[in-house]
Amino acid sequence: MIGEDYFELRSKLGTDLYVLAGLVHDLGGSGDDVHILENLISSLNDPFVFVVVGEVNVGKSTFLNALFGADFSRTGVMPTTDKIYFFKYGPEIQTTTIAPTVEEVRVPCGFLKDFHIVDTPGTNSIENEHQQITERFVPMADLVVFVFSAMNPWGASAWQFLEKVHRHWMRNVIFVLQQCDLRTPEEIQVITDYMGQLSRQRFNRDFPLFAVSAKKAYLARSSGLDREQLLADSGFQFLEDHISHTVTQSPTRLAKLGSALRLATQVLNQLTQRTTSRLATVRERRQLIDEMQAEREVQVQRTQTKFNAALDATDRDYREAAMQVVALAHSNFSVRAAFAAVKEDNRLPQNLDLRLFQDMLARSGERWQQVAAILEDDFKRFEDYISHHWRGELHLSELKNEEGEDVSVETRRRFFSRFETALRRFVLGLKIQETLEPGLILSRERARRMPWLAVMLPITAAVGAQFGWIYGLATLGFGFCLLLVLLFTLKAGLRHTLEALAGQFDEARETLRSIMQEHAREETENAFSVFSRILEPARDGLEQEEEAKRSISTRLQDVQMSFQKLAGQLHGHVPPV
Ligand SMILES: Nc1nc2c(ncn2[C@@H]2O[C@H](COP(=O)(O)OP(=O)(O)OP(=O)(O)O)[C@@H](O)[C@H]2O)c(=O)[nH]1
Ligand SMILES: [Mg+2]
Repeated sequence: MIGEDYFELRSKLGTDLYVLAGLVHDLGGSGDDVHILENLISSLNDPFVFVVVGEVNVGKSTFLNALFGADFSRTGVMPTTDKIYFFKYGPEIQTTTIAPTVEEVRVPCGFLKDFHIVDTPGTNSIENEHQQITERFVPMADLVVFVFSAMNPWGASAWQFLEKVHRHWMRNVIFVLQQCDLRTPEEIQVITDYMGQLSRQRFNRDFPLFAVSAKKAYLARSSGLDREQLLADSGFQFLEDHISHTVTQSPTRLAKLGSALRLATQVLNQLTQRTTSRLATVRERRQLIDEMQAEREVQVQRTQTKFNAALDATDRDYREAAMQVVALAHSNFSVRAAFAAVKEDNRLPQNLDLRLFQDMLARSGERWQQVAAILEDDFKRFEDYISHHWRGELHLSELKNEEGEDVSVETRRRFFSRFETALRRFVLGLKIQETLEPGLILSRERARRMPWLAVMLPITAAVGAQFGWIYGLATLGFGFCLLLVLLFTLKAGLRHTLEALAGQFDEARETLRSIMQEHAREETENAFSVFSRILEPARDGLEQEEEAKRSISTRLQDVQMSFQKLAGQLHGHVPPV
């Protein structure tokens, strides 16, 4: 394919630019950068323009068809090309008149995407259009092909036409001596030598000259027979190599690729810089969040440690309150009270648990209010620490409740109300009533029996006295002893019950401590978990961003490497000065 190296280079650059534009887009980069890259991509696709001139019937159109291996331009023995035909790519054949003597023809031939071809009528038949061609098409041409026929290369009009081409554009001119199959190699040699001489005389320069047979080249491409020989005989190989070389080393094209590459490298560098710095920031932010999370854990421990004094004091309060309750129970558990209870049918000393609860609340309530205030304080301090380090980037809306109140205040309130609940649950769990009831019932049973025994004592003594005073005395003595034993067991039973209560209170000390500790721990964890709820999504977001940026960074590096390779290749194509 003509200009294969160039097109490969261009297509690589195009792909890289496309990838880069995608990266700019993915990074939410500036519209300007995207615009620059899009422009670069479309500018790369500027096709090469070939203009073909020569006298009538010298084989211009046949030459073009053979060169590109496609029948896009009409040929014939009669003057055929009657206007200037500007061939471009189109999905279907379409002809548009753009001037009375110029037609634009769209043809669905792939190579026309990269090459625009201007086929012209014979120079001898269109004297009036010479100016049109030299001024309009020659300046835009990458290659101006002057076709001569080997049968008569001396027709004056083509040479005159060349004189009208500005010297500046002459550097793009090549000579093609066509229909060489109609002459012997010796004749061709003579002709080409003379043409060289002529051009040096008239233009003071040599034009690259190629003796070809488009007929043979065309046959080589369209028929399967003796293809290689035909192609070798056609002389097209040298011509194609030259055109490829021209295409690949076109200074303007290479300069264009070079400047596209430079501009794209600038965009790439900015992008890489932005991505790298953002990546560093994201990494830093994530580390900061990790530190904050660790600090949060430490803070929870620190706050909990502050509660130890309150726990110790609560233990003391409890012991004192418990002693009070035992003392209160004691007064209810006297023998007299047992007798009084029998009479009044007052079953149990009421609400000892309520008393204990109230007593505890009175003693420890304020202390735990202070603990709640410590928690609020620590919470606020941690909130300040987070806000300070995060400079408003976190969504701290979680730090307000639905009523718009600070969560710290709510935390304090909840902490204290839950303290009350925990205390109440603890006191109820002691089951004071259940501990006392069996002992009390038993002692009352005994107390209830004692008046009967006291009444029965003189009666049985009197009955005993009937058998002799000694019997009466013995019975009285025995009855009295029995009464004493009963009184003693009653007392012992009451004491035992009270001791059991005191023992139970003592055993429950650990439980109270662990309940309070658990309550404090749970509430502190709970309060500080709000920060986790803020920090975790932020961390997840940053982690995702870090991942995305890292992948973009890798892709940018790939583009960079590809750019470097392209720059090297491009450098290799620049002709030596
Ligand atoms: N023998 C031979 N004949 C050729 C060759 N190239 C073209 N011809 C013939 O020359 C005639 C003119 O060819 P065209 O390609 O139409 O020539 P042209 O220069 O485009 O002619 P106009 O458009 O009329 O100016 C045709 O009959 C072709 O078959 C060649 O390499 N060898
Ligand atoms: Mg023609």
